[in-house]
Amino acid sequence: MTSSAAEETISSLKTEALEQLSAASDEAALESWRVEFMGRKGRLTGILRNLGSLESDERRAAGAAANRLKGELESAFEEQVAAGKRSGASGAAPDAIDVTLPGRRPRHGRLHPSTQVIREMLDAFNEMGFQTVEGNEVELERYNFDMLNIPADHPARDMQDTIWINRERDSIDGGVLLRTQTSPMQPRTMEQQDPPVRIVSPGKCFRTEATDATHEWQFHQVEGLAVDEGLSFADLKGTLYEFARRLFGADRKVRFRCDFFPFVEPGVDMSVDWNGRWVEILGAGMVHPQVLRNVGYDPEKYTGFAFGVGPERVAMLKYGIEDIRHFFSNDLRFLSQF
Ligand code: FA5
Repeated sequence: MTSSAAEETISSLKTEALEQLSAASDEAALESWRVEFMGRKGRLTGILRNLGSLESDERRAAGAAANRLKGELESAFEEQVAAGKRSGASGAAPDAIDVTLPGRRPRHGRLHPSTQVIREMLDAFNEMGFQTVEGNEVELERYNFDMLNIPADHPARDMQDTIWINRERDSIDGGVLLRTQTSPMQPRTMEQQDPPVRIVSPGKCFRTEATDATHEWQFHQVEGLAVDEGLSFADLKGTLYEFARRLFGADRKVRFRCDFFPFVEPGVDMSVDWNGRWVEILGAGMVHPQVLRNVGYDPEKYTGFAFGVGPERVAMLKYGIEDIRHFFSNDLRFLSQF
């Protein structure tokens, strides 16, 4: 056997072996292939054995080619065994695409109705000059309550029965909780920048509510805050009227009533007419001087207004949804209507 003849034999053995291997579809065929080509008396082993009869130069070249082929056939064999296991007994790969099936339109996902309404609300406020900032769902007691003029013994805390993560008041930050409102973004923002401030901040809030048609234990709010020299209650009303006009149209009736929140003075809530019934969608008011002092702003120089809107309530009014509990029950029959 000359070197080139040996290399030619190796090359044609490769073609033949790979062809037969790809046709070996069951365990028995794979085993007889292995015995024929790779076994102790197999054809490749035979070639390797005969290398000794060649001249040393020729032996080196043919030996390298034969060893390369051995490696290639071994990995091709392993691959074929693995493919056989994947396809199971039927012999057809389970993930094979059946091109004879009729085409089907893929199901499209869509944004949750709360997200859609939040985006619409943010668009309205952004166009009025409010910048969007993001807050944390897990909040410090200090920002959720203390900085907002709600000290530990204040009865207003009871109205927001709270999901605590850690109740220890071992530092100025106090405990850790799932925020009950987006209002902590007021002091957090004011600590970071000097006036003028004009921000909106969307996000989730959590309270241990006894749920009913208009109360969930988790819901969203969009907080708003504007602080500058000379802002008045007229600015608050103008902003919220414009917001209601944008979201509900010019004909929808809205109503302001006095309300109490420790971080504003005076405080109001705004309700929207729903078939002759008033549904409250937001709390608002002029920022309390103590809240401005808490962040180092001078209340003699600056005034501001703040508001917190519930987008689920807004969506209920916009689309005639009669029960807020649909929003988080994850029922596609409800969610796919929006
Ligand atoms: C507040 O949470 C105040 N932080 C709002 C505020 C901000 C006042 C800035 C003044 C200045 P209240 O608890 O009323 O207030 O909630 C405000 C809005 O969030 C409600 O009008 C309602 O739309 C929504 N909301 C409150 N609780 C729930 C609930 N359990 N389920 C669904 N929406 C709720």
